[in-house]
Amino acid sequence: MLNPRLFFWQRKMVWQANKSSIQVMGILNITPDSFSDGGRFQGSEAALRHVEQMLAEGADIVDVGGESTRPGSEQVPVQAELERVVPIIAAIRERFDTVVSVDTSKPEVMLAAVEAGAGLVNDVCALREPGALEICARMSVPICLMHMQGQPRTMQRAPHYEDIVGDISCFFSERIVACEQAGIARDRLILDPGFGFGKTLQHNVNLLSRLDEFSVFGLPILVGVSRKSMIGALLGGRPVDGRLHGSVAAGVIAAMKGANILRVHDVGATVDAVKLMNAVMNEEQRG
Ligand code: 9MG
Repeated sequence: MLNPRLFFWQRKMVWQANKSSIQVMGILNITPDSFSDGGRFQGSEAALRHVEQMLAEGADIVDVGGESTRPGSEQVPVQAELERVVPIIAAIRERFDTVVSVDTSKPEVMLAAVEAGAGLVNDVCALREPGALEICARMSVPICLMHMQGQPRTMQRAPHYEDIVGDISCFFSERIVACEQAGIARDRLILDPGFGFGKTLQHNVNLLSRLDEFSVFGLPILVGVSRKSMIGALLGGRPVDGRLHGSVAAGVIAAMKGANILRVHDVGATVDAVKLMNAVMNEEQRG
């Protein structure tokens, strides 16, 4: 299953863990209840047009998800998720030269998606579902291990941490060991602290302010803050459609604190902001 393009992309990600260059991952939700697109991209032509637009705006990766992970959401049966994501992944890979990521926790979906051309597994459960470690050990694609306290249906009820960065770091260490023991090489892993997943507003703000502490792992860091409730709350209760500027600002803060990949809805605005940030940071390094 080794694809040379993916192999080089993967090497680039590892290299980037130590550099300031940022990759932008555009979100494509193929769900009827998606909080940010209202399920608008269910028709595959509309979905492909949206992908085309994200790529034209500078997306490096397209993250395709068929199950909502927002707080309170219900699980989707395997077959339904397969039917949502596999055809669109195949169509994206056929039409565009880009890395496609599959946002799933189900091993059956991971396998079918990678067979259809996905080049990254983005798992909000960090391969904790039965069979997920074993399936990923049989593949060669990078895997994003995201931290979540609890389950999407209940995670926002009473999240609690002794020390948010310390607790998440313990979780990362435990999942890295589990991956290595299953035969997944460490250099395939990307870490994500999971903003909004079993975290209060205070937890999220604290996490963003201390994001650089995860650099000790020497692995790429992925961050998803785009349009999340933390942005709305920090802006005095803004609805989802008023969170663009706050999302871009939070993305830039994350990038300045060491994030290597930003998972976003608004690709063009994020790419522009990251270009400015890179220009200033490169100048700092030169001077
Ligand atoms: C699927 N999904 C929703 N939010 C996310 C986040 O913050 N990170 C990752 N990796 N996936 C997410």
